[in-house]
Amino acid sequence: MTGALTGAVREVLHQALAVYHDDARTHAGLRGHLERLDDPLRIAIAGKVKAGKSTLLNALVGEQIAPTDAGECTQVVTWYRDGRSPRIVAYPSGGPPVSLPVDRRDGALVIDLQGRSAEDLDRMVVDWPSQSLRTATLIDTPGTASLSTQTSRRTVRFLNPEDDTPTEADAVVYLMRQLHASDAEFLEAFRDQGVARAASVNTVGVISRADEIGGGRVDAMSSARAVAGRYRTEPALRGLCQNVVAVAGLLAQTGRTLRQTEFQTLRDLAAAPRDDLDAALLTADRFAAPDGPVAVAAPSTTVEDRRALLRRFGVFGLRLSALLIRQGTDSPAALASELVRRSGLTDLQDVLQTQFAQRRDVLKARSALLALDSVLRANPRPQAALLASDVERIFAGAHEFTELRLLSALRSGAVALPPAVVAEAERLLGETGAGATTRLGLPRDAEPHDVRAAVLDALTRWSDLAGNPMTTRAAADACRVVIRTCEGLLAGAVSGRA
Ligand SMILES: Nc1nc2c(ncn2[C@@H]2O[C@H](COP(=O)(O)OP(=O)(O)OP(=O)(O)O)[C@@H](O)[C@H]2O)c(=O)[nH]1
Ligand SMILES: [Mg+2]
Repeated sequence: MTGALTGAVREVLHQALAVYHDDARTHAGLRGHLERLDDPLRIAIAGKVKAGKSTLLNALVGEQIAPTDAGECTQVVTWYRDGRSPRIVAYPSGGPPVSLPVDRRDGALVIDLQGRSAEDLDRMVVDWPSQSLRTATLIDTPGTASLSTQTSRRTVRFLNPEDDTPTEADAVVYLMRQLHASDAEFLEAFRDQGVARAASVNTVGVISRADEIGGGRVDAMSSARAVAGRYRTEPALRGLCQNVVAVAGLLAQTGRTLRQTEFQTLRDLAAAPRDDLDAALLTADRFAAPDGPVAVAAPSTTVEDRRALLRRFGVFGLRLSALLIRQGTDSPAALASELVRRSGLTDLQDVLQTQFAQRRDVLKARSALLALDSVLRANPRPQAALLASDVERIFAGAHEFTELRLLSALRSGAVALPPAVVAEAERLLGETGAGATTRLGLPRDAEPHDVRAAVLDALTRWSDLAGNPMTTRAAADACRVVIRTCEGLLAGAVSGRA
């Protein structure tokens, strides 16, 4: 990883290594933080019990590697990272790591804890060869029920450790089925305080199991998108997460792993008289019943076939698939891509790309500085005081952090800019993507002279606003941050980096 900010972070970590050269444990920890700068981004997936976390993780990876539904293993924090060959390692608290067998059943990875209880495990790490995991390591966390239960505590402890050490995740995807007071409470608990810490910049909210909204009607996804739109501006959430999208994880997971045999069974179902199938699909129980309407409408399907389809598609997915096949979708590949498109997965992937992947360096730098800060506090030494001020200097001085802080403040309403310019400020600060053309609202292939003209125009307008006597002091400070961003874009445009 290169760049001035990363260079500064690397430098201060090296200085810390020198200061703690005689303390093996701290030294090893610092080395870990230095190495972590080059690792893929770590994204934790969190949310209440059964919010659909593991299913969504599978959808993002495109394979069924995270166990869903029951089982002890869903209660352990589990890391999924790219690896040369499949491998599962459990880390018991206070004991040596143990390799677990890699076993696939019916297309899904089965993790057998071999009699161990989730309580006794600190974490599991699954290595899995996967292109999707190359850019980000995904961390599946146990569902939080209420903040008081044992399993919830494990997730809270992972994301917001009590002993003042920062979390090991660089970013969080938080799933909620409907906004609940305890979701806001949980996100608050995760939000760390102070300097560049503003956690909303590294949190994305997901309205999960979106297909179930409104009883799984075929227009469920547009209702879910409308809910996500409302949540995006919901005061309780605005300051806690950067964006909210609606995703039907099950539909996305099934789309990405669709089998030929499933397509064939769906085709048999879609060939049944439409009214009969609609009646059968009124509820899951009716659809699966041995002597229900579907047994008459599509006699070639067995009860087991139908139960399996329900597990993989849900009622909404079945209604939608039958509709698509009737409308002419005629191959498994075509159905798969349509299911994925409609599931909202692509929207989430876009948000993860612009808000996490493109900000990888700054999120990594942030994690490293938070980690170093906590090492310095836990092991005070006279020479460490200088390092602590270096950490604060980078947090306060690096423009990347200033941008994130302002973005966060704008979202939470803490800085009042005239409403007409807030959206432009957010865009220039990189809210929708870090590239120069995205920040300027230009097409990606804009000519260099257009980029330059747009930057100069923005610079003039923001300077005028900063100097306007009607502008409050706080707003003028915000304008100066935007101006500094524009100056950076101008330097890039001149050197041809735009
Ligand atoms: N209809 C529908 N069902 C879903 C969706 N996502 C998950 N489910 C179902 O919800 C149940 C729980 O899904 P998981 O992915 O295991 O949820 P989780 O949040 O990981 O659950 P815990 O780890 O136990 O907290 C499973 O039966 C899934 O099939 C979805 O998008 N739509
Ligand atoms: Mg799970």
